[in-house]
Amino acid sequence: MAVEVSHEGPVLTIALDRPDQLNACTRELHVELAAAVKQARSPEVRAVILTGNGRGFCVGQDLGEVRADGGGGNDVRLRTLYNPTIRALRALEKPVIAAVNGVCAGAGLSLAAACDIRVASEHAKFVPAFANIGLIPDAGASYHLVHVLGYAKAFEWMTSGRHLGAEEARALGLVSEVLVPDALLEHAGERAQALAAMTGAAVGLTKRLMQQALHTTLDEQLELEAQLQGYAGSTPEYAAALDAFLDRSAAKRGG
Ligand code: T3D
Repeated sequence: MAVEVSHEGPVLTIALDRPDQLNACTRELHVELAAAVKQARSPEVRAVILTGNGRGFCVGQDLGEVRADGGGGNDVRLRTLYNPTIRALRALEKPVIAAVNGVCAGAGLSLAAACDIRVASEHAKFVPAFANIGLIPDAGASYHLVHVLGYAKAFEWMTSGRHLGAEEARALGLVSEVLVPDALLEHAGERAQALAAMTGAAVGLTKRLMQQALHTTLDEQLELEAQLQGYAGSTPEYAAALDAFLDRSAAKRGG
């Protein structure tokens, strides 16, 4: 097995599990990761954590497998193995937190960048390995990093090969928090549980809405807001929240 999946209530944790190779991506890992992301679509799952076992988060493509395959085939691996998982992570209408426990390189960086929130251990290291071996940012890295960091910072970093420590990654805006290693998963778990406990479908719909905002016009965005709010405003969760607020206000007034 190359991926370990565990549940804590509504939170699904997906841990890449090839620790001796820093969780480099083999075909086996891709197949299991795709299955885990599919499992995350279950309505019982309301938030997801993606992390790595051992001292690595993920170091991208397993280069040993590339050589064993005779080299080349990068486009095929991307289309058949990486891209479907990146799309599936983005399409999940629930938050995905990357808990970056250690070294995160190449397509590992792409996986982290496709998540909605990134938190990192003090031991995390971010390595734009692509350019070092003559490749370009792929598996969504060129898209997500431009959105997360802005063009200038993303271009400069991706073409520098520079390793970033966790604090530098926070300063750049790549991760939102840096934790001591022992606290990382507990903290990610608390954040995921808090998101999972949010009322109804609001978090998932906000994800859909904000992703569309990356490539749309104001008019289209206003219309999507109206549509999704029409749905959110018709749910029992909204009706219950409204009643609870108004009843509390009435009670305060003594009525
Ligand atoms: O096919 C396609 O085109 C699809 C898309 C590809 C996009 C990519 O992901 S391209 C980028 C691929 N990744 C890399 O180029 C990273 C290569 N690794 C490194 O540069 C270094 O390992 C790190 C800087 C990430 C970490 O260095 P360090 O010193 O902390 O660890 P290490 O000793 O180099 O690695 C530990 C083990 O993991 C080692 O195995 P060993 O010698 O103990 O048996 C090493 O070979 C293995 N490992 C690390 N990265 C990979 C890997 N094994 C296979 N593939 C790897 N990518």
